[in-house]
Amino acid sequence: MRWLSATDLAVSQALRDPQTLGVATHGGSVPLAVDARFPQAHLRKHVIGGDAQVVEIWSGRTEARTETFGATHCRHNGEVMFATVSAPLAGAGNDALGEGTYTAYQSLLAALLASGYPHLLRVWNSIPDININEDGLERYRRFNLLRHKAYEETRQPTGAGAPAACALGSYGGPLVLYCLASKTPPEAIENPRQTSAYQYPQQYGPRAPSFSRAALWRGGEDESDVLFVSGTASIVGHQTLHHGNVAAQTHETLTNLQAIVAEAVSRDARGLVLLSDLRLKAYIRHVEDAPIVRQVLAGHGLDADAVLYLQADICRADLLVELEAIGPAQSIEVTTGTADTQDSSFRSSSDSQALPESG
Ligand code: 3EB
Repeated sequence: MRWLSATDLAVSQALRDPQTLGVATHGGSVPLAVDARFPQAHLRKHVIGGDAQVVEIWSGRTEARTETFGATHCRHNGEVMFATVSAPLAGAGNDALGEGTYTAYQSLLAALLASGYPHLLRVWNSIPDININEDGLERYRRFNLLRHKAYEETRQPTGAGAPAACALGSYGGPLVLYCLASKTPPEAIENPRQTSAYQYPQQYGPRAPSFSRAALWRGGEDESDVLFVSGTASIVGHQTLHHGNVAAQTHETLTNLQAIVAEAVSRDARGLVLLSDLRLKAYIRHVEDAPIVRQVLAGHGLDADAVLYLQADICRADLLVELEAIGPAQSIEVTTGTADTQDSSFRSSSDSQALPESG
């Protein structure tokens, strides 16, 4: 996986590479202009720190093939698949979000089964106005109801074995889902400091969220494994800690990430030892908190410049920051471009492969 400014030369190169699986574009009001064979998820979240639009590129090491199933756009290489679907919500009537969630998930899950990649590894959910109450229920909680229903009807695990995931707000636009799926299942990992999300009590909504704290995907022989860590926040047990204190929330979140890494290490995850082996993405509710988050990350010996910072609402109104991660670093390399104009002469880039080669 790579993170690059949308104007980086390396982006246009990757978008000519048949090994590229798909792209997630963060920020901006319109998606990046890409060849139709590359599935693209456009996430309406402001990039913090200069670039107007940052592109996350997922590549494998073998040539990939594009396939479309209804509203779901897929590209796969015999081992893994990138897929994305979006549901327009504007003017869609009562319970637009519920219906959009259900139909988007139905389409995505049908595509997974039809294409032969039935195992979800990681799902990214982007939900406009995620914290708004509608008809007595917060939109995130309604999303949980309908995601659960679609999973259940497709016999996807809703509890143990659920994929890694995250759910963040967006500034308008449609509901957008993107995912990585595999021919082989990942191993679900939980965090001993936290109640499993799928066992959260009713006070957080009528249906508990369906995701695991992390998904460990075993690569091929002599490859590293890949650990997909879900959105992780300042929650211990099932309770939010450190209300209103972004520094303490960031610290608690890092303690949670550390515990998840320790779980993965105890399962002999290859190539993974330390928190610093992970690549991080930070979602920050208030853009002015970004320097504090950076400071806490740096204070833990992490490379704060290697993190992608996005402004987004988080699925509990009392959470100020959420971190997600992928690792180990030697299988996933991340670069954030610094150029944000077409004529800038310096382009930062790196060349790495997201997922181990298939045998
Ligand atoms: C939490 O730990 C914070 O609904 O898919 C994190 C990751 C969160 C994924 C999801 C929600 C989701 O409960 C919220």
